[in-house]
Amino acid sequence: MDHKIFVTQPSLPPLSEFVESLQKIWDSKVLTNGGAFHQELERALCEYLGVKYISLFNNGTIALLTALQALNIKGEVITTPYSFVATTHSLLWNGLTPVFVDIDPETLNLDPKKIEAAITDKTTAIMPVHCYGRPCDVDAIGQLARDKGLKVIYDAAHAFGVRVGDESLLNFGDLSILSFHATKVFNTFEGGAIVCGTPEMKQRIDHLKNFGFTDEVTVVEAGINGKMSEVNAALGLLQLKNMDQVLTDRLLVANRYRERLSDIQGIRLPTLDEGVTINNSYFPIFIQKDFSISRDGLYDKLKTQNIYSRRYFYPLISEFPMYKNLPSADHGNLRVASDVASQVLCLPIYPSLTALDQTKIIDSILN
Ligand code: T4K
Repeated sequence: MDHKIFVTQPSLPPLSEFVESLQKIWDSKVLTNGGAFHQELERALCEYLGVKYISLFNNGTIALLTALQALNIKGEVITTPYSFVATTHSLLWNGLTPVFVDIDPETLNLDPKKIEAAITDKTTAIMPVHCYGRPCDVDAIGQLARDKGLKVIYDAAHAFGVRVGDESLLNFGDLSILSFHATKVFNTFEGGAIVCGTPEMKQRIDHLKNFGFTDEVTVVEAGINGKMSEVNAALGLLQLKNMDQVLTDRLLVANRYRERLSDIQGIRLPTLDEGVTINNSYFPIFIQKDFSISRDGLYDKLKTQNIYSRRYFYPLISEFPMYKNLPSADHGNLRVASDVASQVLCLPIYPSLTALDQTKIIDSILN
């Protein structure tokens, strides 16, 4: 390959459209703190995603931190080791104890059958991740949470636009968190959001992301600065116009991989759930022992050909120094996640990936 191919490339609107938006920001001199673009993006996202309330953030990590504050989560929180490290860091930053539970080998999300055994009298919440945008078993998790009186905060960083039947996946649980980072399906350079179901909760979240101010002189909470700027919001509005095309193009890339990599000995592909509209935010493949080359061998080989695949999510979060001594981080407790982390390779997927480049990627994997 004569040029570098990364695991993702951001989609961007025409620069001229962005310049027009910038001109409006310059003219208005409102740069942040809930300006016109911010308000318009919240409204447009509610409509596009099919959710009731959304609060924009400057990134997904601050949104996670704030969600935990908004629900007053204390003590222990059950979560997955198979995610980006921000999921668990948000717990530590809130002084909470993460309790890792193993994942389901098919969905790669928290295994609901194993959650119950991890609940103690200190457990107050579950933080599952819709990994790669594939839905968790939201029915089983919801039922368990209701039975045990636990809150559920979904890390839906990968799940923009995912639907279960006609319902947005973001409507399950108490809160769902999105990331709009440059590497995501929908990006605002940096950005994120919390989705919630009531106006009272949205108001609380909006206070928390603005230092806890409710008016010029009243501070009701120890809030944070989680606000999205007008520049990011303006970009988001332009991105949204092109979202349907972005999702169609991603599906095309995913289908091409499926066509050529299905039924190859030693490569496992993720299965598809009936009735679920996914967003193809990632394309993970799982390299088994009987493939011609090891996972890391393939990762290195691709790199020598300028193809930069990624091992999302290896190592497991539970293996990082700040987590590895937790009792739940024990390898024996997380066998499925450990296996999956040792096999996974996320292949390049983004709308502008050409058929020619994709053919070269696939040929490099197979030959
Ligand atoms: N929860 C979950 C489940 C998440 O996956 C994430 C973030 C979060 C929470 C936290 O949300 P944020 O606070 O980030 O909003 C990336 C992203 O930084 C991170 O947002 C994402 N998950 C994670 C899975 O991936 P890196 O360190 O792997 O990204 P990086 O910079 O190596 O980028 C990957 C490739 O993308 C590059 O090789 C080239 C390409 N790229 C990247 C950037 C930043 C571009 O082409 N343009 C760009 O501007 O973490």
